[in-house]
Amino acid sequence: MDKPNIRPEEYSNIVKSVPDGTFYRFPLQFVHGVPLMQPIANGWDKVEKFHARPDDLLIATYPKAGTTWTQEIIDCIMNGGDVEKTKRAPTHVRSPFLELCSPPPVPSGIDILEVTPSPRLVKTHLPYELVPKSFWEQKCKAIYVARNAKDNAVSYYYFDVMNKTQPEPGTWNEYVEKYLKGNVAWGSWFDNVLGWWKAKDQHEILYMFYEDLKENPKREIRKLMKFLGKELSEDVVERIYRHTSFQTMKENPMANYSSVPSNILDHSLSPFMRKGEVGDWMNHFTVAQNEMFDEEYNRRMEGSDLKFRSSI
Ligand code: PPS
Repeated sequence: MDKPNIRPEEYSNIVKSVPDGTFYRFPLQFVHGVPLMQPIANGWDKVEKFHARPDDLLIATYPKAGTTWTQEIIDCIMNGGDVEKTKRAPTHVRSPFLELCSPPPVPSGIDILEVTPSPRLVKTHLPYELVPKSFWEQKCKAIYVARNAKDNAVSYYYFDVMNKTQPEPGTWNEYVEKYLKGNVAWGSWFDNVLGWWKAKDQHEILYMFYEDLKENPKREIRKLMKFLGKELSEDVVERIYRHTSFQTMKENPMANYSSVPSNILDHSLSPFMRKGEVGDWMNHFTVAQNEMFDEEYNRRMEGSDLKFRSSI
């Protein structure tokens, strides 16, 4: 397909204008052993060959680990704390989603990236092994955010309910099993967090945790500033902190995904900005599910020095 000649601002209008049936719950298809939504698998060639620029910043996560929050904080930092500038476009336009691919004429993440001026904030959920090599050849910086497996599962379950392009989640009980086996889009949480943990010492990768962001957002904002080489005053840190609080982002149409049409993200089923808490898993896991989860968790994480907090 020829690259659509679009400006990022036009993205939402194109998405809104596509005929009924363009979007549906796409099946998963394996790419190098990782299940991805079929349109992503179909567009994989372009992802693999993606040309990163040296000043691209990669924001990588397993889905639902705090991507959007981190994207918003980083966009604030890159704009020197001018939060009005962050309202120029929705998250997915300001910080395009590398591998995202939809049926034509909807532009892919790469189509949007190609018309995005540098420095680009590139979002990905890819496991480390699948990240296009050019990011490392160009010595790009990357920020990885990880979230404890149980809250991550709950958040992903509700997202799969409301995201009408991902496979049906089924019941919560069915979902827990699928998630543990990695039978969800982007595959296994274990593979994703462990792969990036191992990679973090080979490149300029800052490995962060959702729980740390919740516990002390300003400390984590400062950590991000340092990694990005940006010095900002404490007043600016305070402004970024307030602009990126859960409640403010929930009410911000440029940060809450409300601009995506409901045939893709149906917020009436579950809002994208759902709860934003650490420990919500306790409201969902039965004792039996928790035991099963812990058993598999201990097996998969054995020997790793990567530790998570499931409560703070
Ligand atoms: S996605 O679709 O993968 O990009 O989703 P992602 O942004 O990674 O994760 C969405 C979850 O992050 C929560 N969130 C926040 N929590 C606290 N503070 C802020 N500012 C914030 N912004 C987003 C969001 O509510 C989702 O978590 P749950 O647990 O479902 O509420």
